[in-house]
Amino acid sequence: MRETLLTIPLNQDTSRKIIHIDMDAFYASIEEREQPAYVGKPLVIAHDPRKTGGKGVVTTANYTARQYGIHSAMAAAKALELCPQAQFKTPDFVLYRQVSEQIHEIFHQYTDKIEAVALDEAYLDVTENKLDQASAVAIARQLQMAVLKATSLTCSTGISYNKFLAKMASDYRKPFGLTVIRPEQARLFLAELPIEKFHGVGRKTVPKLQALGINKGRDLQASSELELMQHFGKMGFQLYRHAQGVDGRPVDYQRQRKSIGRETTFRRPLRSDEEVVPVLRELAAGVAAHLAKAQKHGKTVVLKMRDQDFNTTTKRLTVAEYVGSETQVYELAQELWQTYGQLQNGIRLLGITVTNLAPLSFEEIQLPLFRDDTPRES
Ligand code: TTP
Ligand code: MG
Repeated sequence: MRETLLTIPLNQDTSRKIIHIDMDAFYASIEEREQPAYVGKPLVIAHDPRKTGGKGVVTTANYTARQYGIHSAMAAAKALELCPQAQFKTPDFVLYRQVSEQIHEIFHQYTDKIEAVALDEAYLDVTENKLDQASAVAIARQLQMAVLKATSLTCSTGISYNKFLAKMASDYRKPFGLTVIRPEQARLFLAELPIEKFHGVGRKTVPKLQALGINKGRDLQASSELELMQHFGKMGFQLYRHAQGVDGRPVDYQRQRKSIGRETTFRRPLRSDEEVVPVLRELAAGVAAHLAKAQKHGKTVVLKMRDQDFNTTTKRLTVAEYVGSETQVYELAQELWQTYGQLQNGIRLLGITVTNLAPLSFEEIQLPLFRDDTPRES
């Protein structure tokens, strides 16, 4: 292993005990529980593309279907192509919400310091907890058993001293895994981790990192903070810290997410609409997937643009009806770009954020998630 030269001493706080919990194939496992005939056969939670004229998006798929390459946010039509014998089940969000509430009740038996990231995913700070249980591992195990008993569903847990590591740990062994990363193990665990597994590294960033010879956590650990920031801006700053096992973010148990956004920086500034459009599409897709997972939609789309001289402009567009689908978000961002976009000084950064968020209500749920062609009403 290469030695890392730390330029700035990092504040390595290892005193907290954080658990990240993530339900296994959440929607699909619930449907399997309701309908045991699905078990062992490929199951896709989406409207059947044969009945929607090819429209719709996969919310999730059971592990059997994933073996065919089917995954969340994929077009349902593509899933059908990959696995013609797959069964399609229309999502039942009312039921998924109920299960989510049920698992949260269990979490609250241990602590009220709970940050819900999605219906099926939460961070718990159990440094102090209602049972005075010193072992976070024991709590995680108890939680998994309690969730199983109450819901007949499995979840995976990750335990560590910060949120980033806990999240990486819960993903390490699925389903029904329990992974602990202790302070002295963190650097080695991260060294072995492929960069595409790092939380916060999107599909677009992977090839950029690889082009720099960064394939695993160990390569990030050997990179300087300056180098990573030069290439990846704010994300580089985060990556640098995370690769060293540092993450000071608290478990934000009072948080009500106000906005959901994505942004990306370019080393070589963009100079044409042809370069900008695919980026806006990619950003809109990312934002839409995150909105879907959080079961939110919003009324305002914000476009952030930065030029070569670091002049940053944000422009917003508010519409009468809530938006959440990739197409809706993209179209509004594109409208903002058409109106305010300036190319003469190059574009160094683009970001799309949806704000004015509200939870999808039962009636609205299927609209932004699955009718990607829904015309905008504004
Ligand atoms: P995930 O935890 O990402 O996926 P999962 O629980 O289905 O599978 P895993 O075992 O890998 O954790 O998301 C939780 C639920 O959120 C998922 O069951 C469906 C929903 N979801 C969407 O609706 N759209 C999306 O793009 C994603 C990623 C998830
Ligand atoms: Mg999950």
